Amino acid sequence: MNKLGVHAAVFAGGWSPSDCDSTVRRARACGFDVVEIPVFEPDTLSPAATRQALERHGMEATCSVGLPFDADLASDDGAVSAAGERYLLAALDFAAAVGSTYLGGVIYGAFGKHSGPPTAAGRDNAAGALRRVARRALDHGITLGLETVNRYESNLLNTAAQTRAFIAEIGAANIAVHLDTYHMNIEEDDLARAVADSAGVLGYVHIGESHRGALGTGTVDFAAVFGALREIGYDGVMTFESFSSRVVSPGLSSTLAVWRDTWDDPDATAASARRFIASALAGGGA
Ligand code: FUD
Repeated sequence: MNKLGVHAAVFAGGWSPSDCDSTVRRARACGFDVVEIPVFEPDTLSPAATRQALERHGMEATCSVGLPFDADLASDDGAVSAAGERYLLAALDFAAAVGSTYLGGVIYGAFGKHSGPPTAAGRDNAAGALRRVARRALDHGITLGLETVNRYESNLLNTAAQTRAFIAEIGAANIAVHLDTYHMNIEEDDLARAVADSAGVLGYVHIGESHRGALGTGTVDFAAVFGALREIGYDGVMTFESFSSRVVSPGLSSTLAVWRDTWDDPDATAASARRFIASALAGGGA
């Protein structure tokens, strides 16, 4: 049975103690089981306030992050890659402290538009660091997810096939493919085939629309995606991810190029997304 989640950025741009209580409460009110917490600058976040909010509202958490350029795990400069590894370990500590069993996102390199292709040395640095971080994650029962994103947000992993190959290269059992329908819609030849090719290594799915707004108002072929997920028996978390200028933080807005209001009402948008996903999962058509 899939658990359904919602990314915190639907409700709040930050993760202060009051943001976190309100976000977790509203996510619960919309019917979700899980809230995905963005762990940017992990040392500034409060695990205690997060845990209290989760307990108070009976919710589970997953965590995600994208690495900054000065902590690019896939840099060929060893010092920059090492800064990325420290950043990831801090994010992992936060995830463990709030009881999350998942840390995903662009955790394999810098999150944003690159001006050149990845280098072989940088890729090796990222693989080595992820192998070490995965060992630490295993001690906490945490799976790491490599989110396959579009070309403007990473130069390393833009397709499910690239991600699967990179995971095989790393060789850690607790590293999974993290798919996102918004990114897939930009980069994959065939949405259903990308899902099918991820069978056995798929650990997390973001359900996002082609313009990152409300589900069902864009061009993603959700019937194909949900059909393929059913076909491979995916039973992990599915999280609604959507961004509107109305809520998103200035930092994420710039990285993701979110320049307009895709919706005005977070709660109505999230509740409608929850119904959309539940109906698609029940085979009722997306
Ligand atoms: C970025 C994206 C996100 C991001 C994560 C950070 O385009 O899809 O999943 O990595 O939200 O919290």
